[in-house]
Amino acid sequence: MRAPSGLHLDYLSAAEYQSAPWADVLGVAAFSGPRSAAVGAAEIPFAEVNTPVLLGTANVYEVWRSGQPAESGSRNRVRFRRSENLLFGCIALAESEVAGARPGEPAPPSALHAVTEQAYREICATLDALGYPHLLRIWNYLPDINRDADGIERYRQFNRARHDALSACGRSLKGSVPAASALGAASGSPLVVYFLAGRSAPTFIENPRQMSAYHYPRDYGSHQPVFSRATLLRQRDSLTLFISGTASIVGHRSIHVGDTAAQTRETLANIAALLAEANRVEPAAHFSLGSLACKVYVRRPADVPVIRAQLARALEPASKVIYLQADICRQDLLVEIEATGICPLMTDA
Ligand code: 3EB
Repeated sequence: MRAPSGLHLDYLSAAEYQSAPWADVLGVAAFSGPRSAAVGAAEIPFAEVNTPVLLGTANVYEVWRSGQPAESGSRNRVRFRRSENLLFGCIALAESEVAGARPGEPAPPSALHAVTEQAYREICATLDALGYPHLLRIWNYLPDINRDADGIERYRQFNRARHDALSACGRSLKGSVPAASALGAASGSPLVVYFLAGRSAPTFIENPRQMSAYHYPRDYGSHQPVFSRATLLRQRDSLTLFISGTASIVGHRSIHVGDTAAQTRETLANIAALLAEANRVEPAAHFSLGSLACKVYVRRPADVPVIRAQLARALEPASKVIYLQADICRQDLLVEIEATGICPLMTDA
């Protein structure tokens, strides 16, 4: 069998990561409570996310490989590594570092607004300069996501800043927008954003059971979240489906409030609907629930057994699943699941 040449994802322990070959690694996100040691090659972009791991090892390393030669670099505060057609990048900005208003310019509405806007502007500038203009997938981790500051929930402040920055960079605000996740991180953490981008546009996929997030009514904030429910990347030998953070939302409403098991089932039904939609849009695709790699965000650690029991019914025993403690962007949601599916394409080579 040929070595896979397309994009590849693994969730590794520190020991596994340390002994893994790294030449074709595009980037890494490390999840843990206290600081995780940055093991491995220094040139690999390394997003350090402060969300405790709930099962198994203390740290989990999310490792993205391209299967191809890669080259590292940085631009402003974005660290990146790229292969011919794909780029992984990350940026971390602390709200405590944010400069005050520049003379002659209005003060930013909040420090979170300022760092979010800076992060997104630097990301867009980097992608435009390097010629990987298409964001495929983006992950956002912000401390105290549900806390009110100046009367506005911080997730809503983040949405406004993301919207403002993407708009200022001339980017789409609906339709052709990346898959995403936005979760809480421990208090005192910086804003951490990491992403995958490409030379060409992915296919954008919405969920027939859910209103597109970029069309949410204003009840959820003055500026809509800018993300697609999923994006589909086609490479020569494989298809990759990036499924956004998915929760117990039907239409635009949170349902099964207070019932973790039912929220988990509804989330899986939403993911199943997205898989069916991807398989419909791309006839060569054959994504299935059992073969996804899943990252499960759990608001209350005590809920892990209930969530795990529901997942055991839907996934296969060999599925890659990690559980992280994270606050979810709506107070009434107890669980959120993001997933990646990779399916090989039958080629004659
Ligand atoms: C939802 O469906 C749940 O703001 O980037 C999921 C994925 C959610 C991404 C984001 C938010 C985001 O609205 C929340």
